[in-house]
Amino acid sequence: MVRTLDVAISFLSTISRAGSGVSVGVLGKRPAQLLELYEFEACPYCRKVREALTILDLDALVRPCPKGGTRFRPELEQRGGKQQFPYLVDPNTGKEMYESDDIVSYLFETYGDGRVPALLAPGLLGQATLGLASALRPGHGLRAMPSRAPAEPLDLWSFESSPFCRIARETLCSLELPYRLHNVGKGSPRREAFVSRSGKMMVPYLADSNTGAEMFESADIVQYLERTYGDAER
Ligand SMILES: N[C@@H](CCC(=O)N[C@@H](CS)C(=O)NCC(=O)O)C(=O)O
Repeated sequence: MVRTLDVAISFLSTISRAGSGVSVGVLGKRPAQLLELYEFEACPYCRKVREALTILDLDALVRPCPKGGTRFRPELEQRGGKQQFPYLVDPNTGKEMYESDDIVSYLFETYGDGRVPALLAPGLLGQATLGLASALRPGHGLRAMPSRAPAEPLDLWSFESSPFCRIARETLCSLELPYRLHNVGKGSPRREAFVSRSGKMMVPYLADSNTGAEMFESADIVQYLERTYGDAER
């Protein structure tokens, strides 16, 4: 797809969710250990959980499970009993769960002030706009593409509703590349630390400790990931 059109459609996807997942909300207790999330980018229920992570300024180790994926789907089936996404693991409390509504309310209860924003609460408005956001990106971050597994997870600085971050995450997802998702939504108290590391406030920003590569720019990130890990002969 032509890049300008791709970005414009990704932007429409953000608009369809009224910008939910752009800014940080009321923050509660901080987790000591990284949360873990089995998900795939195109899944509307997974989107809801990722928006909650941005609003609560939480990071997570993402294990992408696109359709046809063989890297983390079997692992989840063994762990939770079925291939259904999203699935959250919180090593801080020992809680593990399916069901986006349960995950969202658990996250706001544990790491926020207990109040779930209207667009993330169960109901027709949330459901319809989540569906629309996915429908606007048909096939993106949906199906697995042949890839080589990295030895270590990658690191991505992002926030859920950035049209550019979405494009980078879609490729990480299709290639089933595990990554630490560092959320730095607007108002995040961790933006300063990010700027100290990267040099400026811009996302997406990818760091790959497997190769030492670090970069801004979604188009460059997509090209880097495809060249480094895309593998038609897996
Ligand atoms: N009620 C569940 C529904 C989850 C759901 O239906 N997820 C779909 C993806 S959007 C799924 O896991 N499909 C099985 C698959 O992709 O193999 C929730 O809110 O979490």
